Amino acid sequence: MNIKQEILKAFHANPGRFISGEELSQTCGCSRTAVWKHIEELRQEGYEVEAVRKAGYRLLAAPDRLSAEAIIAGLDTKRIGQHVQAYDTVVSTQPLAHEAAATGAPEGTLVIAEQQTGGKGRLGRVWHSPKGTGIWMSLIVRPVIPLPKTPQMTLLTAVAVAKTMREETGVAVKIKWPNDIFVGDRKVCGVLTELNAEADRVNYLVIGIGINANAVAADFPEELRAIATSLRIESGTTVNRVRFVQRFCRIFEAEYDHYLQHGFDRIKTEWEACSYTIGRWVTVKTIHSTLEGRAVGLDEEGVLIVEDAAGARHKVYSADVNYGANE
Ligand code: BTX
Repeated sequence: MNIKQEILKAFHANPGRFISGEELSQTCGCSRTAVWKHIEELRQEGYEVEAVRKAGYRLLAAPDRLSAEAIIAGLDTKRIGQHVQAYDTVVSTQPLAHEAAATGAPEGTLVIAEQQTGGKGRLGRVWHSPKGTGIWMSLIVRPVIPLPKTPQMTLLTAVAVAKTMREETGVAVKIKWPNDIFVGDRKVCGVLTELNAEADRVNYLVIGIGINANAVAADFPEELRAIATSLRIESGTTVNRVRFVQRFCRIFEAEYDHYLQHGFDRIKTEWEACSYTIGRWVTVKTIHSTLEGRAVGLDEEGVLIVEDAAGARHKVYSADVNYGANE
């Protein structure tokens, strides 16, 4: 942790209170002059810090910026989010996270950006990622699980995002199998899981998460306005993006630790409880075929079960799911 992070952490632990220069210099292991210099740097970055003689320093306001310092300062996780690479503008956070993972970035590393100029969806689709309104991040994890179980990590991530959204904004979100979060009929978040593995071993996963946090309708291009929404549009209030990311890290870590120790059961139950898909009539398109039926649940492995009109049950591993017109 660098000195700025130490200072922010101290502010975070003492909300609204003055901390003396002496105390900060002891906490950070540096001189009072160095503390002052770093406070000046924080001010330049948009932090409002009040300084009062004899009382010390007090944080009044933090900028709405997803910086590594801000995210790490208030984070009470063991590993998820404890390393953050934060950027202003990138093409996509996914390749940057792959690069970081391949060169040894620890589990839980987050790559995050204010804007993506070439945000990636699934199957070569584009993810619209305008500046400053969203949360565009890629999380590196290294679960020791067999290859066929990796899709469960997408379901786990969707559960963690949905829980965070509910707790942070109160918006009633639903998960559309396997990787989208919806409010009503509009998409508020997409999850893209990419894998680096050998024949029998997962090296790492890069889980890309795109969240429309504070976008207003005008931030979406014409073609997305009818199908996309944001947490701000739905809740009527602005999302504190830093706090959202911190809460997500906490919830993800709790779900992930439980999953690694006890398996997929809890995720399956939680996923089904907030599913948009289960109980609906769906059309499932894979590369080879099209299937119509009712989505009835997940199996123990996280595979979607669809029951056709004749009552036969089919397993759907990976496909695009469309919903019946009257569903
Ligand atoms: P997807 O392929 O399921 O969804 C992409 C489709 O969703 C697009 O074709 C478009 O119709 C619609 N769409 C595009 N942008 C948005 C948006 N902002 N809100 C709602 N709908 C939209 C879902 O792919 C996976 C998306 C992952 C995005 C994250 S962001 C961080 C990371 N980096 C990166 O490049 N991608 C991931």
